[in-house]
Amino acid sequence: MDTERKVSAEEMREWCFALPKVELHAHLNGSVRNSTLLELAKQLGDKGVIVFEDVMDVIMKNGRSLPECFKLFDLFHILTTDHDTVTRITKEVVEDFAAENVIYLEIRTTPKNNEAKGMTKRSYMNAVVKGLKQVEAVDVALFDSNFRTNETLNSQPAIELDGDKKKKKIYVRLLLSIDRRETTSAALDTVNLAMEMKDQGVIGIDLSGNPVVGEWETYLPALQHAKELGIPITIHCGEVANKKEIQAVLDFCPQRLGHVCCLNDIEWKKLKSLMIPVEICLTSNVMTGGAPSLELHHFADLYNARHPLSLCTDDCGLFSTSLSNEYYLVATTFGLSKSELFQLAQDAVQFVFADDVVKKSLKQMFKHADKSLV
Ligand code: 6MZ
Repeated sequence: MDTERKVSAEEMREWCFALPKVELHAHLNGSVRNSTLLELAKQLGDKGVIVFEDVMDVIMKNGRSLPECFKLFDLFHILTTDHDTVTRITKEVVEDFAAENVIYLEIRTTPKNNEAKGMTKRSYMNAVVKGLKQVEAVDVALFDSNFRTNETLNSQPAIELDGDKKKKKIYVRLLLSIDRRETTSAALDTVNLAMEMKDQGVIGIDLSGNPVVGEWETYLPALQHAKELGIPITIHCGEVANKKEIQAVLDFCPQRLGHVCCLNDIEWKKLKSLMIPVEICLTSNVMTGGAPSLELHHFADLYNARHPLSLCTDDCGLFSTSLSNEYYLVATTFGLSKSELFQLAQDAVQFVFADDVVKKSLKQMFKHADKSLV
């Protein structure tokens, strides 16, 4: 943590906002704008499906314990799980990340069957992909065939001239989440769907959901299948203490891990020796109690040990944060300088699940970033 000119809080906030950033851990339904949730709740309230006032209070509440989060997700799913709404929230989430200079975004979401809505896992994902295609505010690079590599390589970071208007560019990729409530067979369906949709921006598998629900053995066959198919995997690990599962996850050795809050000394040692990149979610971990405070968050230990890591939001809607804010929190809590923050953002490129062409393009975007940021 080196010494640079002292900057005001406001200047640091603006700088973190302007910084090109890579987001690797963002759940679609956790990233929905409050204004959209309220609008959807009002519509369902008017139809008598829910009581709007009760839902409004829950959406606007600030603190979120871990059990509360999962109750809220069930509510969000009531509000968002129809095809048109899934398309809408996907579009908005991409636009929101792009607006704060995220240049590469991996959105993860749980494909859902919902008979009452005529929804299958496949049709849910088609609605997500449709949302990506509807983004207008920014230029979305989604599929390999869409890569305009030369153009991207020569462009300024996240900004491109489009006529006389400047249009931002963002790479978006999708991870399919297995919910811990699912059966082995449902988890296998999700992995097979990921394989089917690999030419539509799907590049990985995630295991998530309420960490006190379910058993590792239930998901293992699906995760093993994904591994055999060569699909990159990220796993939520240690959001709560669970020695047996943490050990099994580390033995499984996925490409990335989320959270890693409640590890004991032996598990820490093992994680560090395996060098598995960690998706760090500061605000989420402090709110849900996975970390005792920002100051005591395990970010500092991993950062000082030069462990591969990347700052992420987890659920920017649910936790009222943004990726820029997570960088700002690291700056103000742990005293990282602008050049250290820039390096942190740039290092995340190594851990993206997209291919080398995309990585090369992202590296160029950092290389050509505005000189005032470096
Ligand atoms: C574990 C989480 C999570 O998939 O419907 N999810 N799982 N820990 C967390 N930390 C707070 N935050 C979100 O997005 C919502 C789903 O993502 C998972 C949960 O399964 C939640 O239902 P999608 O788009």
